[in-house]
Amino acid sequence: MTPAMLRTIVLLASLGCCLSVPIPQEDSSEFTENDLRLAQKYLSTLYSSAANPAGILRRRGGSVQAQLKEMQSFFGLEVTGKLDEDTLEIMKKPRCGVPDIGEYNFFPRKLKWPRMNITYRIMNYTPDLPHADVDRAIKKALRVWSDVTPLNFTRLRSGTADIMISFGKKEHGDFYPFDGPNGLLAHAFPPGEKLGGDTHFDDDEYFTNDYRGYNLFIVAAHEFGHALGLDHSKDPGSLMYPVYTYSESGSFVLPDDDVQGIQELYGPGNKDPNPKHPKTPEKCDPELEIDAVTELRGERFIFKDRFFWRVHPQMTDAELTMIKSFWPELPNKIDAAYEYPQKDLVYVFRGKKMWAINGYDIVEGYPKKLHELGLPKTLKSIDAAVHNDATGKTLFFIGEKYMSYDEETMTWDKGYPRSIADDFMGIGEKVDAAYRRNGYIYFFNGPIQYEYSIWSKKVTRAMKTNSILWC
Ligand SMILES: [Ca+2]
Ligand SMILES: [Ca+2]
Ligand SMILES: [Ca+2]
Ligand SMILES: [Zn+2]
Ligand SMILES: [Zn+2]
Repeated sequence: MTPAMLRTIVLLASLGCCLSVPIPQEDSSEFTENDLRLAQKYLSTLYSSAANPAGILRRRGGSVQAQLKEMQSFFGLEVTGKLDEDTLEIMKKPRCGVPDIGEYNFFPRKLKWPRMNITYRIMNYTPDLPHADVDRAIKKALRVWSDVTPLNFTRLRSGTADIMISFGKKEHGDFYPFDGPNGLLAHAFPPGEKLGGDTHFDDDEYFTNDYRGYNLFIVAAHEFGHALGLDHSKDPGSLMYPVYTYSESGSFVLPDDDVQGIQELYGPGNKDPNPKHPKTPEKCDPELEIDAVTELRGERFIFKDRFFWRVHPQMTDAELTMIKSFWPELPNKIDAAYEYPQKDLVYVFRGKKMWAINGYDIVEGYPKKLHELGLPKTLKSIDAAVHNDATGKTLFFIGEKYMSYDEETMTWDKGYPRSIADDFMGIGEKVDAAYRRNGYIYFFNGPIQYEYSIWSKKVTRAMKTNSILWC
């Protein structure tokens, strides 16, 4: 029996077994037929023992409940073994088609190419982009990995290359069919003979070279990680995180987590053109400093670098998400943010620009410039902003000074700027971030946050910045 035949049998067996097994769900929850079917398919494709692209059965796996638990644990969700809204939300996100369970093989533990010179060949093209754009995206995606390792990639125009790259729809010749638009975007096989290293893109997707559709460079860079031997990472900031997140391809730098992973396999290269690889922040870092904080419809959003933590009032768990996966149009890092609940808007600031957000949507007409708000044209950025419901004023913190803005009349109050140290004694001379809650303003300054009583005009408590994340 050939390996391909074996794979078919294994796959058919898994479909036979799993579609008939009901998904355990929360007692109170009401999921539609479509949701349940999606969840079943997700688990059987990405979390079942037969979902292994190397065609080798795994030891673990087993019941649908065990698969659900494994999936919830991978994504840092509450591990219940039952389908709930948060779990379903992640299942609905566009992602890579390679299973998260890893362990492509039992022995040796890690698959890698036995040489540093690897060939690739682009077999066909998507109609979505000019050929030159596809060539460029592929080349750039490979360079992401060769920049940090001794690996070299050479393009072949004919014959068999190590990494054969193709676009295909549904069943496309390897018994791992694609699924139409969205869902699975691409997959790649781990290093090895024949199919090993081969990388397939689902041509039912709309691939682009910008933020629309799915950015081919980003998808390809992720897949080539698999083609070189990497599994999925649980780090939501890493390139090898299984869920698709857009990032600007022009300024893309491989995150630290991925650099560690690939260098474990191949070692570092000679010279790295971008030695600054972004690290994913750790919430309980005692030295944690934050960029901005705001409430949004009762939840708290704490911004740090490319990420934000989302804290539900009733939950002690803070979820880390990339800004771009929530709001693709926002910049990679923000300076300040505040909520204006009367209009159900959150204003977000970066450099000289500001955005208004209504839930998931950027309000039309934004971004605007700071000077359109009446701030001086020479002002390069603001540090923090906080709105006070009781007075209708928003305070803007800029260096050692602050200003007061009347939201109702949309005018700046007279007598400002004033000194932060004079009017808010005890919070220091600058503000990184601020938010208001129940008569208090919480000011963040480096690794310390100050609870400041608006009525008694005093600091009532000083805490670690990370205490906002329940550390
Ligand atoms: Ca191959
Ligand atoms: Ca798809
Ligand atoms: Ca700030
Ligand atoms: Zn992947
Ligand atoms: Zn394929």
